[in-house]
Amino acid sequence: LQSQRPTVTVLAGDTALKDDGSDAIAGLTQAQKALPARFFYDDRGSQLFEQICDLPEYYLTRAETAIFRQYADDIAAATGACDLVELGSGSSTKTRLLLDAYARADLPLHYIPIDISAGILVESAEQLAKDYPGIEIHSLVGTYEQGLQQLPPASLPTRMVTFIGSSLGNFSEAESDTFFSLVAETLTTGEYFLVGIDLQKVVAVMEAAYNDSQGVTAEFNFNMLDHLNRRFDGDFQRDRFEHWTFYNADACQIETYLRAKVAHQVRLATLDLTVDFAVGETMLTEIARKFDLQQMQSCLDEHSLPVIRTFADSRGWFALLLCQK
Ligand code: AVI
Repeated sequence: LQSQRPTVTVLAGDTALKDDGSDAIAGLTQAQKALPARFFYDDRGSQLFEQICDLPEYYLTRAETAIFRQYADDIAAATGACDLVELGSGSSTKTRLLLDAYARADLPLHYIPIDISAGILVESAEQLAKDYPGIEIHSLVGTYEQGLQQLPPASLPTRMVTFIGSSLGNFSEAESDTFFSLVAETLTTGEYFLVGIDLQKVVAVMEAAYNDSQGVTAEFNFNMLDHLNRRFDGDFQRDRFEHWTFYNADACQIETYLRAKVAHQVRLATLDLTVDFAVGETMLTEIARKFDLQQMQSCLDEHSLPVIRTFADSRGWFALLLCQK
């Protein structure tokens, strides 16, 4: 089979891709300081995240991969030939297990990865095109919202939108409601949505995943300061902060902060912003919600995305939910 060259479309859109730093200003001037988690993902941050996925304590990637290994054939059989739209595809590593399943079943597939990072998208599409010559690939560079709002018309009998890796956990409840509504608006009746969620479990296991012994997650957290310094001509000093993370059992989420070790001031010149930190003051950099299976099923139901199959790993730590509008 002759492999076709993958196509790439850079989506036009609102302000999401341009960066005036208004969200950083808003976060740094509120009573509980916070920074948008998107500032984790510069090139170094993306590399660090790949390293996190291989850490012994970070069970999420291995658990989800095990589910794909066991059930990818069932997922392919459930949807049949489809346009597979992946939100936040990154390097598409786990998705290969799905692509393999469609290939084994001889089911036609069009793959539409969507990611904000053009570099990783183009690179992985080129490699996928070589490895899966039968699959048509059309990459979209943009945010999830842009991707969903500007999807090409379905070219195969059905579509499946996937959102894996428990990236949903990094959304607040309000953000995830908005997101589910958008997915449901995008799909037509009978089309599919596959979502990966990290489940509630023993607290020590969840906390260790965000506070690994090699300090890679701490480095990932500190890297946000370097990123902000570069982007906004800032003078954050990482040795004035410490990595602090814990499971908030009331909110059912891991909360990760940078906590000031000393009272000091930080200046972000291009934002014309000076920020005061008291000793011990915290800056929230990420939430990672941990889900209850039944609650999530009801929530998806309420958004007209009823779950038709639930796949979990052998320890019941992680689940992939296949929903059909
Ligand atoms: C991308 N996301 C699902 C990761 C998570 O587990 O919430 C990001 C991460 N943050 C620290 N470690 C991993």
